[in-house]
Amino acid sequence: MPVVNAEIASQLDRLADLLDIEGANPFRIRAYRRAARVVGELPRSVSDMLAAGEDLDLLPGIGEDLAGKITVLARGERLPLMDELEHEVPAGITALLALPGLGPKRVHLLHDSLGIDSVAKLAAAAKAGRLAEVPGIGPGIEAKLVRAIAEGAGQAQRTRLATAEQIVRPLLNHLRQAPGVARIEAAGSYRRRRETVGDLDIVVGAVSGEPVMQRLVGYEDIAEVVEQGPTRATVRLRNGLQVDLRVVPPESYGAALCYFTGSKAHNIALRQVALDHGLKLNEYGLFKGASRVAGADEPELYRRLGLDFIPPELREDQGELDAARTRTLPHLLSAEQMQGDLHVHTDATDGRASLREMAEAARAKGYRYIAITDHSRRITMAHGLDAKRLGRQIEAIERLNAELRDITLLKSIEVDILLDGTLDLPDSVLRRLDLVVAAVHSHFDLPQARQTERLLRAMDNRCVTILAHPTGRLINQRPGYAVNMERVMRGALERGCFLEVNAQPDRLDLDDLQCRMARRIGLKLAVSTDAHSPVEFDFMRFGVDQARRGWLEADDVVNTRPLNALRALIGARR
Ligand code: DGT
Ligand code: CA
Ligand code: CA
Repeated sequence: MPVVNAEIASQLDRLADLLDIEGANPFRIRAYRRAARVVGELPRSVSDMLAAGEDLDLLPGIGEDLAGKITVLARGERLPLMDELEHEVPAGITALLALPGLGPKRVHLLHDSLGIDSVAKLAAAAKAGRLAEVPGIGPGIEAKLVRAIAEGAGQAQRTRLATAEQIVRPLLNHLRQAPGVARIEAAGSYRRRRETVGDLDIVVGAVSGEPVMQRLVGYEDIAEVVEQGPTRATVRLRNGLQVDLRVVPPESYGAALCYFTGSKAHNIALRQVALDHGLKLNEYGLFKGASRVAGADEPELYRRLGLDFIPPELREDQGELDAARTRTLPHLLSAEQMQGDLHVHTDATDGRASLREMAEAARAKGYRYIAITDHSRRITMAHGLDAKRLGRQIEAIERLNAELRDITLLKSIEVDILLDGTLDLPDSVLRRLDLVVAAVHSHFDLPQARQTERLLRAMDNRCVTILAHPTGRLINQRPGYAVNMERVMRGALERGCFLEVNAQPDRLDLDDLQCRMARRIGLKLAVSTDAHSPVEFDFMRFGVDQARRGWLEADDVVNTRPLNALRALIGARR
């Protein structure tokens, strides 16, 4: 894996931050900052330059010492200076840098004048009204900080599922090659497909733990071995994510997998079921007295407890044990059941690929249809479509439909919902489309009652089929707007509209609990990717994951239908 310039630049910036917090010589700090900028904006890869034998100290502002450091970073190695500085500056202090309005200078001042070396101490000082004492912290910044702390900034962030997946796969492949590994799987919230994970929990079935441990500590992506024993270890990866590894003998693999999959609440309830059967359940197996009656395989465990197998996505102690006992678990939606995607962009607005490329990618996935939903005119940043350009797209779609086999392009749009709940294009235009996807892109801060009315108003328009990303939240970035979701769902049901589960990994909007609410209400949903390029069609499974966590079956999701049935569902309202 070659180290890219941006990574080197961010390491140099971090050095500058740490030096700045320490109150180091300003010239030295400035030299690192300048080097970070030069490397970051260089049109060529530093790794390539080194490979070609070029001298880095020919770059502007980069002397021999910095060139040496950049060379070390380009090799993917750590700088001794970084280790030194990270040792000297408490981790809590660097966490302060993530807060709005706090650069190294102010962090240095906070530490100097009030001894603040963590977000917790900052919060306490803010509460006691002591921040005003610190020179350079005016009332404006103080208010900003108080708000950021209240919103949970500075806390260790959970990792989005899609990011975790990119990290898990190579790690599992690496560990699998250790001698003696019979089975291996990522358990925990990752296996339950929660939208974010706190850490990764990996379970290995092997006769001996030693070779697995050796293989783990040899993994190139490890920043720190936090703890290591003969059968368990905790390591921190370079991106900050922590991994708990557990090795158990093969006869305990199923029980350990079950235990470490959790959730904790599910485990506790499951253990009670075992007790009710006169059995004992732990991570080594299911026991009757001293003899193990199950443990190697997870399904066997559930069977011995008189339960249907419970898919990991449902293991939250939200009624799944009762349903498993009474054989009434849902037949969860699966990615293979998806017949099409109802939210797709092209390069007519902010997508990266042409209509034809998107259509062919969707056909290659085996889809029967996709809805082309480019932005409407109000979204000027995305070069939104007005009536005239939409008209041209409609013609292009009709031409392509006449040509393409096996897939139908549905004429649609992601029409912007305006402040008063009216739509960004007139009905006369919207009526020319097969379906209409409506979404909010502005005025996120309305009071709940007004935002709710706005969405209901938008769905009053009989052209509207689907309300896209219904809360507008972005995971780890912004909360959704205030909205009474139960009213919106009941309103959608009355009007014959559907809500979307947007499968973009940073949206997952609706979320799992809202999916479950929709099912209870009887409202059908669309699971769509909002793809802006062909690869993004693969996001579908993340939407399906959340739908499964919400107990949804194929019948609850409109785009599991063949095209004719889908048209009938849509047509019912228009
Ligand atoms: P996370 O990491 O915060 O996203 O959530 P999990 O569910 O992965 O939680 P984690 O990593 O703390 O523990 C992994 C699993 O181990 C958890 O889902 C259930 C099990 N577990 C952990 N602590 C306990 C406990 O105190 N009691 C029981 N019964 N199970 C536990
Ligand atoms: Ca975990
Ligand atoms: Ca854990």
